[in-house]
Amino acid sequence: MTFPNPLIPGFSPDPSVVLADGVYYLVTSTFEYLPGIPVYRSTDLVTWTHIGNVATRPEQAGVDDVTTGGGVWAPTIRYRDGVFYVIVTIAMSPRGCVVFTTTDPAGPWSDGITIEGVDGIDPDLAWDEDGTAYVTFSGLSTSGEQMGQHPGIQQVRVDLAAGKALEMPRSLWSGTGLKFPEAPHLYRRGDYWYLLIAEGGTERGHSVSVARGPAAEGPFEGHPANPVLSARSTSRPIQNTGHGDLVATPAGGTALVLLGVRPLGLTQSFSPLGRETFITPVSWDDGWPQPEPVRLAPRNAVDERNAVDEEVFDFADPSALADPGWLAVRTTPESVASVRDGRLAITGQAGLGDPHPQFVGRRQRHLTAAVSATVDASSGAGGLAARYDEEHWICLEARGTVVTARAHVAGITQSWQATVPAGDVELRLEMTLPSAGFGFVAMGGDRIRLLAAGTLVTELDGRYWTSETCASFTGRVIGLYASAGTVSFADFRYRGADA
Ligand code: 6LW
Repeated sequence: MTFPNPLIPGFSPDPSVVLADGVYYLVTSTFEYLPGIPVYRSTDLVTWTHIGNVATRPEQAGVDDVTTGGGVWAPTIRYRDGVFYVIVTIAMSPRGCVVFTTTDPAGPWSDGITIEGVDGIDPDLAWDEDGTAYVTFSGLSTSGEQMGQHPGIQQVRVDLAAGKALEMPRSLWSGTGLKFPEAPHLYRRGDYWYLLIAEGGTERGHSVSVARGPAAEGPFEGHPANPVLSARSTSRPIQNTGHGDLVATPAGGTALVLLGVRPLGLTQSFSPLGRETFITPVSWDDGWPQPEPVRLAPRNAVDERNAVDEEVFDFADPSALADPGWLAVRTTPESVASVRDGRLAITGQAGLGDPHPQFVGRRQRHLTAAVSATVDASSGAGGLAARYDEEHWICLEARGTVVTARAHVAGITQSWQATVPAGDVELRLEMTLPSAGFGFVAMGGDRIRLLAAGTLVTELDGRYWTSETCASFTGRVIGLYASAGTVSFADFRYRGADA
């Protein structure tokens, strides 16, 4: 089976997938962004539709003041007796390990119940033959005096309805000794229970390892040749591969969805889009799963009809902001922006360097992309921005007839100015692959051109706004914002392609 890869492009790490009555549903992490935990739907594992989000109400995720990079870490989605479950850690927040449920994955989902006694990350949910529910998780502590302690892969039986563990955690097999054993998932297949984990850390050493045993509690015996998948020390185009979840394919085979990055240039140093969701076929050999190395196959390469992916949001459509792909920081898009009189209006109180910016954006999904917006900043200041977090962002900010381009990295800001006509002005960001450097070889980050009213204001090396330099777990999000007064937007346009 030939899969497009990335499967879910753009900032979509820590994927988990479930097959329910012939339909696939996939969820990913969202950290400090809301709505939290996007739900994607597919009938063939190839074409996916973003049908909604689990945490559409702020109180579900509780990330109002969460540390950057904390928040919604690594959900697991499972299905049992007509009910969908998403179990997830809200890291560095009092919410802890939370279970959301629904009978309709498009939502609404429940408010979520905290499971007391699961003090770790990457919780998995599985039931044994008699209906006992197991939560298997990484014991990494993300709060309190134990912060950073890591007792390995842990497991408890739980009472989901009561929201509590039924015992003290027991330690399970925790990999081959690489750092950060995490992302455990438990599966029953034939005579065995399989325990799949990630180890090596989510960067270039990321790996997938597997063990099997006679019961959900083990004891587990590791595969004789773990890790069964890793891109470490290779020049494969997809790096950091790990954090996988197994699923049956429509043809009756097996596949693994997992995270990876697409670093640019010869040195493969910088990944603008952050960690994305990929997929790879899995064969079974002597009762062991064997994933294939992840192959890059951008959709346009798989099907030329999809050469360019284009989204146009014309705010004359009052429902434009209802699309589930909009994101805001520690709050919901509808609390930041509103569509009225045919335009999207945002009233600014703080700038992009604030943990609570008035910003609504969308994931950058392609390495080559152009994003534009038409703004009227006659009554305020605001415009178009690409952000990783409050310490790493670029923007084109209009205020009356002046547009200021700003590049901000870790407390350092550089700016450029241009004068534009009064009224509506087009702001535009163009991201392209690294230009040639060191002779014929492309090095560095992507190239980012910032334009106002068709005039180039400046061009930047995008390496300073990538997964490796920002280290905030998320990915590039491009969107609209206001920093003062009220600005209004007529449209938001995205065009992307992957060579
Ligand atoms: C995720 C864990 C991880 O929970 O990072 O580095 C966390 N590994 O698996 C956030 O993606």
